[in-house]
Amino acid sequence: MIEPKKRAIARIKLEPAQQIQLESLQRRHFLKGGLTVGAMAMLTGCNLQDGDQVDKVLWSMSRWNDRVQAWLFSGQKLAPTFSKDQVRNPFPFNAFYSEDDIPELDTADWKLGVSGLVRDKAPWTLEGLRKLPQRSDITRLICVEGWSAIGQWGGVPLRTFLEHVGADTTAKFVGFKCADRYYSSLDMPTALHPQTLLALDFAEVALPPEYGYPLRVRVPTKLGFKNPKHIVEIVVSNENPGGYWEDQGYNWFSGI
Ligand SMILES: Nc1nc2c(c(=O)[nH]1)N[C@H]1C(S)=C(S)[C@@H](COP(=O)(O)O)O[C@H]1N2
Ligand SMILES: [Mo]
Repeated sequence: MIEPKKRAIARIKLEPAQQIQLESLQRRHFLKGGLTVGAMAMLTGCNLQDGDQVDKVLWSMSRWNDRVQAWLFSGQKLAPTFSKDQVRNPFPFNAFYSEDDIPELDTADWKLGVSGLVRDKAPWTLEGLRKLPQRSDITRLICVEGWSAIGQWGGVPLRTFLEHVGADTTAKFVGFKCADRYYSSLDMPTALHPQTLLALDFAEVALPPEYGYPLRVRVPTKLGFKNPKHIVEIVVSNENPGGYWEDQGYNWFSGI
C-alpha cells in the first residue's frame, strides 16, 4: 500500500490582514481576465521559490468559482516558453508518494485505453503514438506545493490524438487514468489547446520513470497536479471525471 505524503498546502492558515491583502490582489487580477500562470508569478514574487507565499495564494485561489473562471478562459492563450539553457537539471520529482514508489511500467505490456465519446476505441501502443505528428515546448511547471521549474516536454498534441480517434470535441471533458491510482481531467478547450501534449519525451529523450514513463499529460496553462503521469486511459465525457487532488478540494480549473 502506497502511503500518501502530506501536502504542505493543507496546513496553511492566513492571518486576517493577509487574507484581505490577498483578496484585493486577487480581485484586481481576476477582473483583468483571470489569474494566469504569469499573473501568479507576479503575485508570488518573481522566482516562485517561496513555498509559503505560493501556497497562500493558491489556497485562496482554490476557493474561486470554477464556472466563472471557465467563462473567462479563452482556450487560445499561450503559456510562456523558454530557452534550452533555462531547463532545470535535474528536474524536480513530485507525486502523492515518495520516489521509492514510482511505478515501473513494462513497455511490452503498456497500452493506452480510449473510452467514452470517441469513434475508435482501439488501444494505442507507444509505437503508434510515436508515428503521430510531434511537438515540443519548453515551459514552466508550477506545483501548488510551492515550487516551479522549467522543462522541455515533447510528444503528440492532445488535439491531434483526439482528432485521430474521432473524439467528440463538443464534449465537455477529457479524463485521464494513471497506473498509480492518480487521475485528473481537463476542460475540452484546454485539451484542444496547442501546447497541451501527450508527452513521450522529457529533454528530448523518452520520459524517465520519475517523470511519468511512458506517457504523461503536459499542460503548461494548468498547475502541476493537472499534468498526470503514467497514463493508461483517456476518456472523453460530458460528466466531469474529477481528479485525485481536485476531489480533495483543489480548484478544478487551476489555470488560465
Ligand atoms: N500519476 C501521477 N501523476 C502526477 C502526480 C502523481 O502523484 N501521480 N502528481 C502531480 C503533481 S502534484 C505534480 S506537481 C506533477 C509533478 O511532475 P514531475 O514529477 O514531472 O515534476 O505531476 C503531477 N502528476
Ligand atoms: Mo503538484
